[in-house]
Amino acid sequence: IPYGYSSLSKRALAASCFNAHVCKALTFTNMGECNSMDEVFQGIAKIQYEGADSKNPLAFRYYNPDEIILGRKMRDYLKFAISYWHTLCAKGTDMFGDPTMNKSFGGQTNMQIAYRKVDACFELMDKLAVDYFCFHDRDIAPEGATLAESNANLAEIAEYIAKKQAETGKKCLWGTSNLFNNPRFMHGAGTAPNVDAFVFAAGQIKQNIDLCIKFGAAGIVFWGGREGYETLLNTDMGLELDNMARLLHMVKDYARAQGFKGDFYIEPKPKEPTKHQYDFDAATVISFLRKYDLMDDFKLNVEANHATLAGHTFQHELRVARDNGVFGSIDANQGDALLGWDTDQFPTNVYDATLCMYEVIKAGGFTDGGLNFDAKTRRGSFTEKDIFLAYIAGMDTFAYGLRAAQALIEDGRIDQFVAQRYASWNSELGQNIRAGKVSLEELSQLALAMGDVSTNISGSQEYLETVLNQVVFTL
Ligand code: XLS
Ligand code: CA
Ligand code: CA
Repeated sequence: IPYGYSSLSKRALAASCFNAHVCKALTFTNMGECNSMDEVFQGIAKIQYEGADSKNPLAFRYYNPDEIILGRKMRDYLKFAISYWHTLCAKGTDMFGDPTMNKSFGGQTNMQIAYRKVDACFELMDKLAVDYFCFHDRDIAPEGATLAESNANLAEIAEYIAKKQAETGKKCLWGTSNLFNNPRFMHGAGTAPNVDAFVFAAGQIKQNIDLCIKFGAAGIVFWGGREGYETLLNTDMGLELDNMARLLHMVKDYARAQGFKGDFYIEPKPKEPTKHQYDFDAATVISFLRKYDLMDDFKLNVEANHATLAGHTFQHELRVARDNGVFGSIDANQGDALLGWDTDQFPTNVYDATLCMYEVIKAGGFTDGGLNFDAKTRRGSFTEKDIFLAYIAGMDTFAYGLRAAQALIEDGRIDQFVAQRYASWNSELGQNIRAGKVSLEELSQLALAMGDVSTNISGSQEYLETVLNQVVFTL
């Protein structure tokens, strides 16, 4: 299948990618809408929770959607989302290789394929007990020759999505504009040196805000794909960042005027694709938001793989967001410790998931945000069944992480240790310093009188890691 498939019909490929997959012919109207209610993923039923001992690959071991954890159904606590781009669009290409996957889902023309992607998305959400999806404008409909044509394509598919939402109750976690793929944005979008690229980006974003409102999206994301630079020899960094902020203010003003009440998110990421990405990490983005007076409306969408590319742990980025009041949403995935790029793998690291959910619980849970699987199956995992196996892996990992994080908090030893470690800040002196009631001169007098620091206690990292292991392994 992966090679020489061009000699097969697309439908034959889709069929052969899947065991015992028998396809009925699909019919399309002239307008492109798929008349057939054909199941896309034939042969796969709704995934059920079977418990930790199950060896059924198409079952959940830890994700039990309607089980109550911390006072909410797991599905409402975890708020899983499907990433439209990876799941319905990405075809396994890399810089050395052609597609290994067929994502036409039986459609023939570009618009038919777009309709079938919608069918596939809603079927996946249903079968996987996922309640949300996330999208880029260019994921859901083909780009036309002009912005007007692209908008018309989008508007048509958006009607179909909204209809499916009304039928199923499935929701949109967030939408975003793809301002990085088309060559017109080679020098940037909001930070472009040429004003016409900025104008085009603004036009594209406006349409996307309208779509997000139509879908009832809880968030609107900005990932600065081309917002960065390669060399200062050709770059006016100050102007570029001022312009980015101007654009975000316009976005906020327009969306609020249209009644959008959700969150705007900036998604930090270093290194890719430009050498100096302006939104390098959480702390850099927060400093930008503060400088340009955007803290009231913008929060962060923290991605695990981007945290590690920035040289941080995932938990660090989440803590920075939480401590600064901009904890928003999460792109759940993982990178590869041996590779220095954004591999967007489905998350299977139980420690990372546990510590992530620990931060989410401490932040009071998600409000508008959720856990979007910004992750794709590996190039070699090219079958439709692999999509299910990948989501099950990620969802079970985070379900386990939620259970383990709750257990960690209930166990209490780590929180108690941290509280004890900082206990002296609750003494009268500590309180006075925290309240800003003590001057440097007064502290100097105290220091001169105290001899030396005598109350250091062990940080006990190894002990705390043992506690973490014990809790994670004895759920
Ligand atoms: C790319 C980003 C992107 C954003 C949305 O690395 O993760 O997919 O999440 O544009
Ligand atoms: Ca992402
Ligand atoms: Ca990524």
